[in-house]
Amino acid sequence: EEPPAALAVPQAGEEELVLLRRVGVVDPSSLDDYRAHGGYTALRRAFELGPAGVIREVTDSGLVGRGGAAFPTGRKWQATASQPDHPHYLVCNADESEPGTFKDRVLMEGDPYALVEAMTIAGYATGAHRGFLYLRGEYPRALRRLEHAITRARARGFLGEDVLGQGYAFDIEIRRGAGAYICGEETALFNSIEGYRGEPRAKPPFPVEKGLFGKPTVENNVETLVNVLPILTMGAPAYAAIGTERSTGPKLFCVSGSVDRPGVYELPFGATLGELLAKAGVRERLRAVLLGGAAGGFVRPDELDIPLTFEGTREAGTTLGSGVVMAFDDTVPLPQLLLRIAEFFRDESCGQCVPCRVGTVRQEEALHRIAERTGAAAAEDIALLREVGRAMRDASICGLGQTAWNAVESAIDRLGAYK
Ligand code: L3W
Ligand code: SF4
Repeated sequence: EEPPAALAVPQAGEEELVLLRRVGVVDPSSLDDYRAHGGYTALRRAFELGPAGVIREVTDSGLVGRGGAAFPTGRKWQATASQPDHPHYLVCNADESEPGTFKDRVLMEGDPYALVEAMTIAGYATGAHRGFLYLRGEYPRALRRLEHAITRARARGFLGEDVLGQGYAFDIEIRRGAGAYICGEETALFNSIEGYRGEPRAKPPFPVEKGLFGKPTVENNVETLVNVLPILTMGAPAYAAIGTERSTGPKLFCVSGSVDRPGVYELPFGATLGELLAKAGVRERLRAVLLGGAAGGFVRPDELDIPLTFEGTREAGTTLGSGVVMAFDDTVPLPQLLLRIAEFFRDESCGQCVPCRVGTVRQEEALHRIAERTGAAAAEDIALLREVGRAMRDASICGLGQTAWNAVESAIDRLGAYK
């Protein structure tokens, strides 16, 4: 067994943690240690409640998806559970690839049995007997720990033909990504598992109706699933009392860039951006904060009172996305940073639809011209960026093309970039 790795969790061991409670505390290779730290009480509770009871708790908790889109998890589970077509599948989206996002990695490396337990509960509630864990290919340590956890859980009757003697069959297969950001898009991920090119499918139909292998599928992000454990152990009302009325529960934030203590932080929804940055030790001369990742947007240092909730960031004209908080001080050259983001989208566009395939190239070209002019933009380049950005947002098939211009737009409009 390898020694526990240093995890990027500055709060490790703090008492009030919910999602990160065991990370850095429990031995990730030991099922017994997991159980000694409260593991598998949520699954037992799930069997007491029955599938409909579990879905009711998840719905009442107010849990929404933590991958960025904030869709109500209970509604997704109910929609899958009620499909007459069978089999149903469960997919855990662990293809964490949004630049600046590393929360799922910390959960999987630090508390792998929690994800195995949470997937078992999700499968039970939605009538699935097979779960696929689609793991980012660049996470070898998470792979080893999850493989070990799945093998141990199976050997001890926590997975398999008759989970805990309750007459429910469930097992988990890991599939690894091969480095493409687009395979984190939920339907491109299905194509990847099925052996096709990782290209998004048109929606609707939504995965709850026609997902993996054309069958009803519930697909959730790692952090979303792990939230189900405290929902069942503490009960929906106690869970919903954490955070705000419209953004319930605890949230993981990935803080990086110009801060003294980068890492994954857990805070209840509703803390402000400034409070989070203070915990991470924000440096002086802060110039901008990128919220929500490359697909998100920049905010200014005078906007640090933005509440970290889905509704609060929306009202402030930005997004929480998957919880990325990237701080930049004034030593970071903004034109180069924007160019790097544009390169990323051009590189990662799957090329299936024209607005994104061509638009991401045109956007990068314009930003190149601007960067070469030592950061000053000609009016026609800004006009071109806006036109291309609008076309990508309105006419792209999937979120990649729809959001590829967000960060650049916010840099121009909120930060006054290129002036
Ligand atoms: C049933 C309906 N299901 C929607 C489901 C849908 C999906 C979920 C959200 O993600 C986000 C973006 C970025 N009946 C339904 C329904 N659903 N209507 O709800 O759907 P959607 O289409 O709003 O979003 P999405 O395409 O799943 C877009 C973020 O993803 N992003 C990158 C994220 C990266 C990570 C990571 O690396 N870990 O999370 C990039 O755009 O924030 O908001 O399941 O099927 N009527
Ligand atoms: Fe592919 Fe981009 Fe179209 Fe998405 S928007 S399907 S990534 S070309």
